[in-house]
Amino acid sequence: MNTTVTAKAHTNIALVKYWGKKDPQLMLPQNGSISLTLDHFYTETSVTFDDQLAHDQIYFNDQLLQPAKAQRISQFLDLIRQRSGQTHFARVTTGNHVPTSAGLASSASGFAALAAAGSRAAGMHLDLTDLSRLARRGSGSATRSIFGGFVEWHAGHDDQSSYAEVLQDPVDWDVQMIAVVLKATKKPISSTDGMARVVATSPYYPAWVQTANHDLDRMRHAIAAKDLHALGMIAETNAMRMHALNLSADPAFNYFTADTLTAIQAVTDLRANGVNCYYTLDAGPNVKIICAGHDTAVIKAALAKHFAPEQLIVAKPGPGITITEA
Ligand code: 2P0
Repeated sequence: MNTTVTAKAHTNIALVKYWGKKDPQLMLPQNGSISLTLDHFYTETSVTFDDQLAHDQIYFNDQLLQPAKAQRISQFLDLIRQRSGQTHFARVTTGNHVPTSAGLASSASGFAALAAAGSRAAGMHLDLTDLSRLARRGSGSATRSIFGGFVEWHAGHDDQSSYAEVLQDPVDWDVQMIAVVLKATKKPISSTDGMARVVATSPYYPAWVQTANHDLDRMRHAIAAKDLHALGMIAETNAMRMHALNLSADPAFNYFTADTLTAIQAVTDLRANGVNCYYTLDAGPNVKIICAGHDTAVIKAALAKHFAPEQLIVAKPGPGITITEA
């Protein structure tokens, strides 16, 4: 019998962002990053290696992926085959548990779950640090989704030294995110291509790396001190600097829509009125509001002027990866 292994990984949102590779082959980032893993959004993936298969079969939300889309996943399975000695092709079924068309479906939870299920199904028993290194080869942000709570990805200088570890888990204080899910628009450029362009063309890139490293130090302290205000201010500034790289690339690009700016303004206004809330943005139009649980009602009420209730999703700190064998 072929073993089927299922892994569940939660997505994460970076508070100090990864936005550029130093080594695209090994997926080494230009700077370290810090994230919060979320409970609400996750991917569940099952992998079975099977000598009856003539090629990898990848099902995504019950749909068989066409070869062009399956290629990145198959290449990642090749890496697992190469390391494990496993020679068979695999059947992969993956389900993304995010609200329909939320635009939050991230490669982070996807490649973290695939690394865990795939490596175990191939007969490897990796520890969490090795899993984090392996997930990195699928997608940078997946490096962090192996772990729960607040997580830091150390940039490192080679395959061995570039991995994530827990900064704080469980998170025993009142911090959460409200995802403001905006209308899906066609992404102007993928994360992979966008970050490659800014590294190659933004004149501000060296300043980004310098300030991001400073942000890492300050963010570690804010998390250890459970200081929501410091954490939020560092995250907000760091996110805007990341987006400033995109605006300063050649050619320039951005992920904002008019609704993105509306949500940013709402958060800024709430804060001016004394509510402890902050925003962060990734490679898409959605805004994530960093806040305390006890402010949920007041924040939702302010945003209800612009957005429908189902566009506002509260997410708490979430757990690390789980793996089950059948
Ligand atoms: C992050 N993002 O730190 C940053 C902030 C989006 C904005 O990592 O090329 O899918 O697969 O390593 O990880 C999204 O990019 O890119 C991302 P690849 P990835 O979360």
